[in-house]
Amino acid sequence: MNYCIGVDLGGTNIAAGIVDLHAKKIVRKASIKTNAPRPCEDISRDIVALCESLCASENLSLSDMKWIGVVTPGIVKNGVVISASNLGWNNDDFAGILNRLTGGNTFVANDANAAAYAEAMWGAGECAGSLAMITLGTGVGGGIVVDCEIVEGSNGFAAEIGHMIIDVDGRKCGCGKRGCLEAYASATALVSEARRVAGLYPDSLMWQLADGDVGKINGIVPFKAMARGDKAARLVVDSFIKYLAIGVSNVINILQPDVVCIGGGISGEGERLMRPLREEVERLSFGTKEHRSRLVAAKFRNDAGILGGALLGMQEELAKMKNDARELLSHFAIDGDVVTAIPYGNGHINDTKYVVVKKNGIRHEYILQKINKNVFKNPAELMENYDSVTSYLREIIKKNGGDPERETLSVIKTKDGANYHKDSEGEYWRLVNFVTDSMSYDKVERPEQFYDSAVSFGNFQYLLKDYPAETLHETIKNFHNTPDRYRQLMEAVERDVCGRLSEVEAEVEFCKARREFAGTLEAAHAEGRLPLKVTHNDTKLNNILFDKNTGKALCVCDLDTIMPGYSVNDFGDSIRFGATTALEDEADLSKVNFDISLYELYVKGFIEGAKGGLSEGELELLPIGAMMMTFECGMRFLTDYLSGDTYFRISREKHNLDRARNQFKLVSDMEKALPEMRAIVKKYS
Ligand code: ADP
Ligand code: GN1
Ligand code: MG
Repeated sequence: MNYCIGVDLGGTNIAAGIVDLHAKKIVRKASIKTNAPRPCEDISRDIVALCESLCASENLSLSDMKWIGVVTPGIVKNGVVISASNLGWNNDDFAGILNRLTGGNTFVANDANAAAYAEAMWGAGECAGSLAMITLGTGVGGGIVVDCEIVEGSNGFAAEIGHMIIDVDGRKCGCGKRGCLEAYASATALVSEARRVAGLYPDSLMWQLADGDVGKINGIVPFKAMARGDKAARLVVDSFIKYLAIGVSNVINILQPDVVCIGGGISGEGERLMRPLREEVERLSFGTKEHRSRLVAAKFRNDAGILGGALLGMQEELAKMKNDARELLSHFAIDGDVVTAIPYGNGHINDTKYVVVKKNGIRHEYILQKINKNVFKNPAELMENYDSVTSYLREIIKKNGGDPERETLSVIKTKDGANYHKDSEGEYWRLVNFVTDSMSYDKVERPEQFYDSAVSFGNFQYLLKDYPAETLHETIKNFHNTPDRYRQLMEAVERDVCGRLSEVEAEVEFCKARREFAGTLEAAHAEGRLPLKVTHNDTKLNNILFDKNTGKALCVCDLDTIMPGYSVNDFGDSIRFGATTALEDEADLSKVNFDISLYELYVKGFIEGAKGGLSEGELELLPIGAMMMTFECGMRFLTDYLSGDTYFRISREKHNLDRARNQFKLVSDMEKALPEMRAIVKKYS
């Protein structure tokens, strides 16, 4: 099991959450009151009891958890809380006490440092070499992460960004000194300024938004009032942003991090805060247009502490990963030292790591993958495909005036000139360039993204239209042969190796009722209506890389299954994954609905991207392709569930069953929507 617990100890509440380290999310959380100040021993006992009850509510026990990571306010060094005034602690061996109570494997860190760590690992700063985090809350917290390590300083006091002095003899700060950033840019400071200014402007909209009660003016009120044109509110927000920008600019001038991340409740204002802040910071800090720290709002707000706590236990695993990556990369024709190696992406098949190598002070980013031997029986042949196709694409992209470094992947050769490395345990590893400043999505966030991905996949087929199909190895036999997938399911039903059949009878019946449908595309092919082409065969949204800065689709990745196939299946696989209102593994089927407007966008993009390359027969069969891939994928998940989850990576019990049910729900929706789906294709053909 890949679960651990993250605990966010605050002055008022203790929040704990079970975190799924694969899925990078909180499975369940709970909280209790802190009742501070109290001795470390007492609070520790409450934390352990909270963790135990949290586990029990998931039918788990503490021993199922890989570790417990706790974040706390105050200064922490080597697990000892040197001082935490809210809790009333001084030199308390917090980690020592927690280890004694739980039998070991607990980690402790400062809360803002851990929040920075969460953002750097899983959040808005993923893949940033360096990140500075500023959280705007009761106080102003700070955290710095460089190459996936928290910067603590010699004594644990590092990154106290809130106590940077920005005004000599200025406002009094809670720390006893004067002029600290915290006295100007915390949520507390914003609120008290808003209340003061409201007092000077009786007509201000802020009064109306607070029901005439000054006590109800919170941090959001001035932003809201400003958006509606209120002058007094603008004064408050402008001055808040001015001071915050001074703090941010000072951080940038000292550290020049790749990313500055703004967290805390106020960061929920999003662009209303970030845009003017960016403008002001640009004016005040050093940097050029192309070389500037990226200023972003945090991804995690209330959950940053729990996630940061959970991630604390990863540090040792990451150190091991780094060593392993160092050994593996020594076989490839690159040099430099590995500074980062972290798990990356949400693929179900390969073991994927993001790796950074530094040479002469320059960072080079790579994707290192262990090829799944259980899925791909002949990795050497697979790599032959991969290498030839990417080389072919690179030439075309160059000819078209594109950027081959970012629009396709490049295989890095080993020192012996091979396109993979086989380790002493017989595992196959490949190294490819990481597409700089790229990211992928598991769910459509903006409709244009889905349209863009459609153009990319359509164009991908177009680019490979003259590729010699006969030279490609079949990396998985009968990969999208739906009747064969049906046969495999019936075999799994027959065997029922895990005794799970009784649980899935309805799903099996669902498939049996569609046995004939399963053969539709094979029949169309036999009748000459559906040609074999060089296709991608795994066209889900997260196999497209988007530019982090422009949001535009850049590059098609995951080239393991490029083989002769049907264009309509590439279309269909994207629809099943993307044209839906939920994630692929959403278990609450009331949230899973086929989204016809996303379908329409994809149709438009795919046809455009294919540049006239789709025949009439193919166009006509696009809607069937969508239903087919959804049905087939559901059957594959169900087969894997019955067979004991040996194919797709899972991170919870019944994960594959949830996925299968999810896909079957979409199939039912599409069956109803078929006439409309056909009409949409006609409209764009
Ligand atoms: P899997 O077969 O397990 O899905 P992928 O090759 O798709 O493995 O890799 C997993 C994820 O890693 C992708 O979905 C994508 O988000 C990311 N990824 C893969 N290759 C690259 C790359 N070269 N540059 C940037 N991101 C990549
Ligand atoms: C797998 O490798 P990944 O995660 O991109 C699978 C696809 C499935 C998909 C379901 C080689 O894709 O065929 O449609 O999961 N890839 C392979 O999400 O089996
Ligand atoms: Mg993938």
